[in-house]
Amino acid sequence: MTTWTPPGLPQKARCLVMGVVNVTPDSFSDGGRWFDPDVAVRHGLDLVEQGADIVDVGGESTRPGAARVSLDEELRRVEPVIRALAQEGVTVSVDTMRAEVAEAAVAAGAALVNDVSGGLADPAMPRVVAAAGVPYVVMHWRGHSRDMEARAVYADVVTEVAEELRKRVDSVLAEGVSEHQLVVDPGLGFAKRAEHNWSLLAGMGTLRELGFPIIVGASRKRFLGRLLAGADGAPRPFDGCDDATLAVTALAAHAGAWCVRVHHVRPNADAVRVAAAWREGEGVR
Ligand code: PMM
Repeated sequence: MTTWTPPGLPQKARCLVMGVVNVTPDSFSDGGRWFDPDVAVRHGLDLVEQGADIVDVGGESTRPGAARVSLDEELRRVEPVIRALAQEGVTVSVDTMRAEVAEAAVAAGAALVNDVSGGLADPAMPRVVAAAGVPYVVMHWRGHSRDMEARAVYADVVTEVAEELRKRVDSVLAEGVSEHQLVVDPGLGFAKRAEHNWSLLAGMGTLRELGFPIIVGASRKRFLGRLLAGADGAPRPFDGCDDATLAVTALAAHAGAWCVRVHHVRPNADAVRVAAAWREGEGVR
């Protein structure tokens, strides 16, 4: 199992917890709540208080169907929040598909670049990340949010996602990114239907064979709402999905996830400790 953590990030003998701060008016589960920079910074500090090891700051919603924001607007949203959190000693990651935003974010103190497109949306991204030398999350992605649902077609989702991630990894390595910078992510909900997400979670062993730490982002996603649908078939709203998120966190951490990306940090921070103790009890480290 992968036990190493890229240099520059907290080194813990358990799955890490990444808390989410979406500085957006329209993100799926928390759109608008942290749109004001001061409120976003306070929220980031609260997440650290609750046990977040990393705070992920994003300025562009990636919910299905979302339109893109401009570069200037994205920078305006994330830069001050990243700078303020980094000044407080927080390990900050920037959730962006744009090389220019990643570069500005690292200059403002971000310690990790979280690119949901895995370098596909902006060809300049791998070179920027290579030059910055910071850890880099390469997520599985098949296209922008506006039309990603049409791309959710797989014969064998686990094999195909692992192969597509391997290609992305090879491509960013060829652009100068080092192996030690890399983290991979199956991209739950990104060009994936509910059954694809469940197969990927259950297939983490195959993804681990890629040899890189794995981050899992299941928090409050629609496949959980669908699972918990009421008798009328209506999906449960995202704010009723935190307990299911917690169950995924415990199972994913036990299965060897390196990090979970979550909105409601405190119980997830407990869950990763339970999973670590469980693994230790099994003699698996
Ligand atoms: N999901 C969202 C945004 N960023 N980053 C990574 N690495 N993995 C994810 O699964 C992921 C992400 C969308 O979720 P949100 O809008 O609820 O934050």
